[in-house]
Amino acid sequence: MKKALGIFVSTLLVTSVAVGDIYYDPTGDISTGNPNLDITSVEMTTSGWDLLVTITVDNLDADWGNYMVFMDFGDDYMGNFGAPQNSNPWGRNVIGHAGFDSFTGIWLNGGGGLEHYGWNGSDWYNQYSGPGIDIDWDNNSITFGYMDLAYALASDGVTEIGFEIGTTGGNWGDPAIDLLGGEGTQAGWGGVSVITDLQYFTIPAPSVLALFAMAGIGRRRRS
Ligand SMILES: [Ca+2]
Ligand SMILES: [Ca+2]
Ligand SMILES: [Ca+2]
Repeated sequence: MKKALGIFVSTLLVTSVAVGDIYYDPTGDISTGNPNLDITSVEMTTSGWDLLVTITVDNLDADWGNYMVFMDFGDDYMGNFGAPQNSNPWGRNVIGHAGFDSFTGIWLNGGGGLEHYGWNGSDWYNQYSGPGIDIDWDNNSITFGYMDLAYALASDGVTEIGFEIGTTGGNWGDPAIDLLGGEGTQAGWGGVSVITDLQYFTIPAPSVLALFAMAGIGRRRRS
């Protein structure tokens, strides 16, 4: 589910212009009664350089939740298709899609942090770790930024990012409690979670961003 919201100007980025999309997920489509794991929306924003991801949940009433961003940069990204299904560096039980090229795991305790991994054709490797997290407890949202990722992907010929967002617990083998998009309610703790669809975010061409910058605005695109 994805909706265009008209003109907006991002205040999150140091650059003067950014474009983004917001993707909605139903409230209450989880089987475990953990509102801190119930995704309600995800916003993807880029300045053409960085990529910001904001995950909003029903109620961020606890800091033990873990959050996952799976991204697929295409079937031939840097010569690789991507990871086989049910393969992620945190061992979470999420099946249903093969071809992810990056995995980010986020935690909120201790001020928050993340680990970001890439798939090198045979294994996951840790690209970087660090805080990079902005937790907005009042608005039940978590924002983090991939520095220069949009630019790097565009330079490698990637024009569209396929992605999935999952919420989970802190243990190896935990499933995704909620997934973003059309999956419906997952089995819950001890079960298997299944990805049935990805969402897509188009990386704007530099010429498009330049036009927006000249106009002094950002806008949400619709696909
Ligand atoms: Ca949800
Ligand atoms: Ca891929
Ligand atoms: Ca969902």
